[in-house]
Amino acid sequence: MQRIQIVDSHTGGEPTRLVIGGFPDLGGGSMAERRALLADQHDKWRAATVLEPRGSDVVVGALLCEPVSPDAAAGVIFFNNAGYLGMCGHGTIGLVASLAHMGRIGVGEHRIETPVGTVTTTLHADGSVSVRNVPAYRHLHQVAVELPGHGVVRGDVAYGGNWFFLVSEHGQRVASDNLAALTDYTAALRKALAAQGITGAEGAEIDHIELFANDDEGADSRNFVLCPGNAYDRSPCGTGTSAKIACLAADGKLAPGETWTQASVIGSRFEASYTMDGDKVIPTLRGRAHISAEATLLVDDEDPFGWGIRL
Ligand code: PYC
Repeated sequence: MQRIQIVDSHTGGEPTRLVIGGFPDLGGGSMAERRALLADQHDKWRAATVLEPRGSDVVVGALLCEPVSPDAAAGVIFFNNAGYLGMCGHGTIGLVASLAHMGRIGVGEHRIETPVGTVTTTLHADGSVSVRNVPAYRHLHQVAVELPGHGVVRGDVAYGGNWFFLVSEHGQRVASDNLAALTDYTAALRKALAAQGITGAEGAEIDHIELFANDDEGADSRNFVLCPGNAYDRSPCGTGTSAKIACLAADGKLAPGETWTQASVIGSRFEASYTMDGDKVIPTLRGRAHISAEATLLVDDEDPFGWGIRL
């Protein structure tokens, strides 16, 4: 019997399953190196943690690691039902809230190493968490993609810790009673981008699709974000909001230091702002996570689905 110790939280409705023990030793390399080792040699541990029957398509896993730098509070590797992420905004907020719950950190600033760079988080006295993200930027402006059955759709390609295609003119209703249609539309859009050779920098796959509506009463915008494994983000998506901020900055629609309130399709919210670093923006997101479970996952070697249901 294998045992995996976890702390579950959710950030604006989006779950984070923090693995605090039980995974194989990944050595002392960078988070990018440890992620590669986990993916290449120990992927069944990801599957056991986030796939059914223990997990679900929406669960994002976060493996807590010893950081390389003594200045950092922790390192982390994010993963989901489809594979591995670069950064994860809601997951970092969940990680910080979980470390506080475990008594490992207090109110104040904490550096966290991720596979795509170190982020600086602040745990505030009210329990909310700010994340100063890795640099974000717009890579392509209003690219045309031919979407079968819909004609030409235009959107920006931007990086916020993961790659996003961001669309404002889509003719879809961004609402929580329209999730199946939004999922179908964005999944088709992602397929069309790949088929038409539209990528992020250096051929990076665009694996997140983000649609916006600007009729939210309590926020500047409401989004629907399709994640790589076809689940939609219940939170406003930290890396997606970072990509949005980069596009707003590039369009001159948001000044440094100004606050942007991004709502998710289920109504949860992040506040975001940015500073400039050369031609890139450094987004800061603020949100709140709540702890939902402390548990030990059991993997019975006689269980045919013990290492997850892989279809
Ligand atoms: O908050 O960055 C995020 C995120 C990525 C995928 C799901 N959530």
